[in-house]
Amino acid sequence: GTGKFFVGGNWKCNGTKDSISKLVSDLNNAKLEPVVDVVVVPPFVYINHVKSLLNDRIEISAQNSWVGKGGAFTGEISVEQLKDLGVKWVILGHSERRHIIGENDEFIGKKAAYALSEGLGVIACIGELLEEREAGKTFDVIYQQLKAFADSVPSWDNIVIAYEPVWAIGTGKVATPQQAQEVHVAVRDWLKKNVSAEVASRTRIIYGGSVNGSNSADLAKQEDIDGFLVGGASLKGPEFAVIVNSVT
Ligand code: G2H
Repeated sequence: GTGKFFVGGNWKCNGTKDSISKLVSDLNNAKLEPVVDVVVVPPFVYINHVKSLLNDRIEISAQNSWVGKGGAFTGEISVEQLKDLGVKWVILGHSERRHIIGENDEFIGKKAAYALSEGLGVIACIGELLEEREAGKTFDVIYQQLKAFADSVPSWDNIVIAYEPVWAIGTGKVATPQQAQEVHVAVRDWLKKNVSAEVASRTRIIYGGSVNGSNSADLAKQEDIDGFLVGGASLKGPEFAVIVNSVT
């Protein structure tokens, strides 16, 4: 692996004030390996609530951000507002936003550039659909998604790449450690050829898609898996702690 292990808990559109209070209290009480960057990603409306309860050991990310400065954009949340609440990261290009909401590569790239320019870290998601994998297009798809980020961002200093094969997301069908490792190596090689050897060796590439407390240890052993983006299993504090602590 490269640099510090990074584990994000993406709560997606889940939770209530009560369930989130309980989750944060479980996280505050969990013993987390110090050599891991840990980030939780609450729904926007609970960010302030989480910030008021969560200890400083864990940073907060947003699930999305607006593409530019705030203003007359009904229903959107600006990067400036996120920073005002103490948010350090934002997930961009998540497959649910690409495929359910319809965000495209260019829009996602612009969002990443804007968030970085304002000092937020970006968790940049890429990943192929099942039919793309079955058609042998996995690498073409992830290279195109990487290129869209590369064409927009001024620097890779503050980016973590999350490889999330869409067929593994929320399906219980986790990629095998070999399947994930193969793509992570391809991502690193792409960065080496198209950005720089330095960025390739230092950028963290994390895996997402049905990671849980039982499969994280085997995945974490892979050379190029530098952490995880966890959905469903991050809603349970003790299980999320197990995943964080699977760092090798
Ligand atoms: C992939 C992942 C978290 P889950 O989207 O981003 O979700 O672990 O539920 O598959």
